[in-house]
Amino acid sequence: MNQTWWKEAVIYQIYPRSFMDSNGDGIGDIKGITSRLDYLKYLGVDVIWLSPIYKSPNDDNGYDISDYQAIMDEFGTMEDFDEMLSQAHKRGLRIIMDLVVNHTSDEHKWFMESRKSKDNEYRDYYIWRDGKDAETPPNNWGSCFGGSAWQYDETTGMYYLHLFSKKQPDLNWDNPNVRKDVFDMMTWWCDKGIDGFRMDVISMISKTKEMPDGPAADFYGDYSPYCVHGPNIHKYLREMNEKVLSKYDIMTVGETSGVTTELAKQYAGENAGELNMVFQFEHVDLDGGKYGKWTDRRVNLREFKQVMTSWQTGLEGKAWNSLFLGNHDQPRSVSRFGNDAPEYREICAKMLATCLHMLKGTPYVYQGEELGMKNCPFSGIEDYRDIESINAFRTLTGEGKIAPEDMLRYLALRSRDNARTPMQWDDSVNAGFSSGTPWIMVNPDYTEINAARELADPDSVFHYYRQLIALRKQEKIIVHGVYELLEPDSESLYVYTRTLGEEKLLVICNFTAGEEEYRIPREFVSGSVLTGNYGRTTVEET
Ligand code: TEU
Ligand code: CA
Repeated sequence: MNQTWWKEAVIYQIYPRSFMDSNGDGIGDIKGITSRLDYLKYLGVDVIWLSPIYKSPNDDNGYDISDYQAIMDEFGTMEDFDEMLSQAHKRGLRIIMDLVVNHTSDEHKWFMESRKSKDNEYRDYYIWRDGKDAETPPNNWGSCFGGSAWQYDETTGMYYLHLFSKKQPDLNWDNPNVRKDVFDMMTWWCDKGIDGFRMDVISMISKTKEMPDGPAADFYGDYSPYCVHGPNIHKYLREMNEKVLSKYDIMTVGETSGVTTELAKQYAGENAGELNMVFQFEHVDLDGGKYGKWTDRRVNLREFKQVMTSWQTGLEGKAWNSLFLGNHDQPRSVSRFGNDAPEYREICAKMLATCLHMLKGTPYVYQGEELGMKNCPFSGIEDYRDIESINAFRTLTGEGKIAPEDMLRYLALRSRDNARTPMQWDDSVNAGFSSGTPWIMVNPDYTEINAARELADPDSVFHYYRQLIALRKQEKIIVHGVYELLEPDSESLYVYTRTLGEEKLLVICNFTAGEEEYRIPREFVSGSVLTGNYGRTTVEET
């Protein structure tokens, strides 16, 4: 058994802008995080993943970095960071950083140089092409945040590539100087003592040299055949591993949208010499429609089980899964996969937590998920802050594809801002997040759903998470047991087993609001109950 700390760990994701504001400017910050480390320690998590805290003009809330070795003004100073890291380490908590190196901000020094002239020493740090003609970009690719993936730049009369917003120009990883500068920067953070990296859209860093039109999805073309899992991706990751990652006791997780189990084994195979694990997105793509995520479709449980099972069995013994239902790009898990009506929210959040944490892999808890926080009742478009949501509303309603009232309904269900409302600490003003005006609205349910209240209630979602996390430390089977799906055809139950040597663990999850009958396999009848969201303590034969 290949035992490593990141397999046994539970990871907690912090979206710093929305976690805790220490100075009343309405924006979460590093001192705020430091002030809440004891809460995380008490919850029992081992590792904190920080969404970006680097200097940024915040076109995409920090995923557009203008200086990788400085802290965003609103979040504090490098001294604040060092203090947070040392306070975390003092408590046995590790911190991993978001590494956003597919693109920089257009305000990064490299890009400001690059756009100056065709022979600037930084020109080739980015991807520049001539247009097809004076008015037409080099190809038909659309960007993730709407519009063309190319932006015309007057100074040199050429276009630059941006797979995200036009303020996020893509770096040219084929340039060895780019790789050297990125690896040096990573080394600098590792030498500071950080414990790893979550790598933003790392599957997109290598592009083909030729950039033809992509298959037309609507009227923009799809860049993915040329930009996702591109020709040199594994070469560059192995180089990164050799020059940086292998020299430190750190963990790495790659965000690899479009990844399959076969590709995951290349990115994160036990001996692949690239990353420790990847995030796959198949289970969060199940409720997509014609316009991507902008739909009210719900996830079908059988499909969900199929996807999870293919990852559990596909990577068994070969690579390690990362397990998540929510993050800063996804709606709240209890609203999306479960039932957030008042009578079901808590029992359902506990069920989803059980279902996820008992699978094989490293579980990720997204801030507030441990409280059963749910989607926010946004009403008008002016309630939203997220560039993806605002652009999608403008584009899809402007082109007459989706009626505004439908789009508002889809946004309320699926916008990334659902995950970005302030953390709900207590029932005081602004949920205890800030004494000022928060940068985004607070979910009005905070008087009911908040950490203070849940800490005081032994039956709360919080205490259930705490117990699940503690169980993982006690029972090796939860970390290492082999997974098997039972009842694949059930439309209401997700049942699976884990097996380690002589030991077996049975997990039964009811995804419906009703009662379901299930006959427990005989071999489990004499067994003991580890945990459950109904507080049951015995197994009886029926
Ligand atoms: O997300 C990558 C990504 O694929 C997203 O565009 C995702 O498809 C979308 O958010 C789902 O609605 C990463 C970060 O997690 C995201 O926050 C950033 O906006 C993006 O990269 C650009 O850095
Ligand atoms: Ca602040």
